[in-house]
Amino acid sequence: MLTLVHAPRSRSSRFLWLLEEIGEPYDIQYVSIRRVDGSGALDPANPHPHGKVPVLKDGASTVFEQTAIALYLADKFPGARLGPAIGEPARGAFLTTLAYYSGVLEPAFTSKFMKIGVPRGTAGWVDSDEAMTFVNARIAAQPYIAGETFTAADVLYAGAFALFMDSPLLGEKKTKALEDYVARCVSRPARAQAAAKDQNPV
Ligand SMILES: N[C@@H](CCC(=O)N[C@@H](CS)C(=O)NCC(=O)O)C(=O)O
Repeated sequence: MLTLVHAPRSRSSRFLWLLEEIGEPYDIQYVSIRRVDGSGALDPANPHPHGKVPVLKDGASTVFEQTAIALYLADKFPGARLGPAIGEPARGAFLTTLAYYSGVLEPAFTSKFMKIGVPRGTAGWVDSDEAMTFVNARIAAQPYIAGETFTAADVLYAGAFALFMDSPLLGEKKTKALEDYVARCVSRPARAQAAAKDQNPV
């Protein structure tokens, strides 16, 4: 049985969405996390080495880092068609998009949020405007971030953008293509099913 180690309204929420897309049974293990507003606490029951979420437990496997979990689930459930298989031509774009999310896009926005300049030639990422020029070009040219079909990568990108569409972090990079892309992804029934489950445990 799959178990999502989860804290409501956090980065693990989008993995409820991904699990709803897959449609296989799963459990939720609720943990507390340290929140940006100072609330919350490290939870000793969380297997993540830094007390973060998400974590996915699957039998003897414990997987953490969003992109690793997205790839693990897409590969494990090929029938859900949430990522091209090894050998398919679209696989390269899928892997690139996953790695770009964690290696470039999240650090870019974290740098902007924290008002940290990006040292060109040293940091492995770029500033968020440059990253968003790339993202906007992709989604203007194709319906989904990795190509013609919805994949697990869209859960990461659209799930994140949906949280800060109206924030100054995006500024003029909030294009019509971006709005349409996010709307296309978040209108999926699995997203609504996940949102209904993204509550504090009773
Ligand atoms: N690099 C991690 C980031 C996960 C992350 O930062 N999660 C936040 C929730 S939005 C968290 O658990 N924060 C608690 C903490 O930093 O102690 C990933 O991609 O999975």
